[in-house]
Amino acid sequence: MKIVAADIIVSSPDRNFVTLKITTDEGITGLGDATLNGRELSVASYLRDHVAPLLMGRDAHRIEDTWQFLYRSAYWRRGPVTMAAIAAVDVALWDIKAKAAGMPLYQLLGGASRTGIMAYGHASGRDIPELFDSIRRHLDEGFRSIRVQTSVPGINAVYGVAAQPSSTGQRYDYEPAQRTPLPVEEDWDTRAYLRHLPQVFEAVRSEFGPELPLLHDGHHRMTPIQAAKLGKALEPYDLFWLEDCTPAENQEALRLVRQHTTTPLAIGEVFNTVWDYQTLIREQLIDYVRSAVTHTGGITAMRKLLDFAAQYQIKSGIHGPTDISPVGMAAALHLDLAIHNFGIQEYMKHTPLANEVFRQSFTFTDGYLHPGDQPGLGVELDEEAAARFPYEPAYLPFNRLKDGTVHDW
Ligand code: GCO
Ligand code: MG
Repeated sequence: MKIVAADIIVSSPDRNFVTLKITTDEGITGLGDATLNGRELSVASYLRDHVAPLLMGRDAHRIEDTWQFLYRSAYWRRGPVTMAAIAAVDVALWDIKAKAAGMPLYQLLGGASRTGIMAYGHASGRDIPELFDSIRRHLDEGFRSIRVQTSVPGINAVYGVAAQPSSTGQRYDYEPAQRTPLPVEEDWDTRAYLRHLPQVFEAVRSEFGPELPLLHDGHHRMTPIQAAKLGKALEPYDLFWLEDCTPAENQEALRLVRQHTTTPLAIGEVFNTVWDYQTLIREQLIDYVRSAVTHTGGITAMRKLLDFAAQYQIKSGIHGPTDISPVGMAAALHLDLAIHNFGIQEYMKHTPLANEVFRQSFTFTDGYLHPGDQPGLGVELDEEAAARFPYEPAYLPFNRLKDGTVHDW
């Protein structure tokens, strides 16, 4: 089965998505998600200008060989753009292989290891009453695990807080990338955050009881010693995980955090290869791998990464915000269902407009996701609908401290 076309579809139903569609001489098509939030066109160009011509005439079944060829023949290795492009090709080829086999993709990955995929939702509020309302809304929607983010007194706009007016006056909602010609500037104060957050978790635990799994995302803003302090302060509230407590580019830094706290740690949404995790996994410095299938080389590379993690009892926590398209979400769900060391799956619902462009067959019932049993990934792209929403420039925000220093966002 030969590849005869590789089309790149950029569409913006409420937010930008880049989708790769590979077509074979047998008429089977496969989809891959190549979305890299705020840098979408760079991956589209990498695919269109450098990868698509290399795919023509290749055997669509040779997934491992195509992965190695794209990774090694570029000479320039790794990086978010390259690895997102390779991931899109990889996922599209798995979609094709599974459609050709007449099976849902998870069957080719070894079959289901569980009946459903536990998902966590994003609750947030500007203050405690608003946060409680948001948690209750998520519980009503069926979520059984909740990420908790709040505003911090003294900081104008904090990552991950819905309904918080951003610096442009727009509702922040769940989409941090804003359709502005320049990135929006936000502010940050780590000491204010560290003072405030334990009180928030104290309030949430006393309102919702000890059982509800609670998560929190530090979004790379702390130094190792600050992260250690926060992990320790949150221990009484029994978090499921503390995410991205430091930027973690320096993997060794996590030794320090680990020495001080038993709060479980999740890291890796900005990583793109197994090498970014080598020390973190081998020294058991984290508990959950946060990579996106779409940013870490696709199903082929993620499977290897998660198998490596499994040797150390480290579990998956695959990245699933709205900037992962329904195609990327479906890829994550098939992997989640098949692997043994599944931990939890992030799930932010896409908007109705996005669901019009991407027809999905995955389900969410009583807190559990399932990829469905359609052959392949189970997602179809409505290209006519996609064409109605052309690309709009959008940027993620960035942070400055009070003295004007640029900080991690
Ligand atoms: C998460 C992430 C996202 C990122 C986003 C950037 O845990 O879901 O932190 O919300 O900020 O993916 O594009
Ligand atoms: Mg995160």
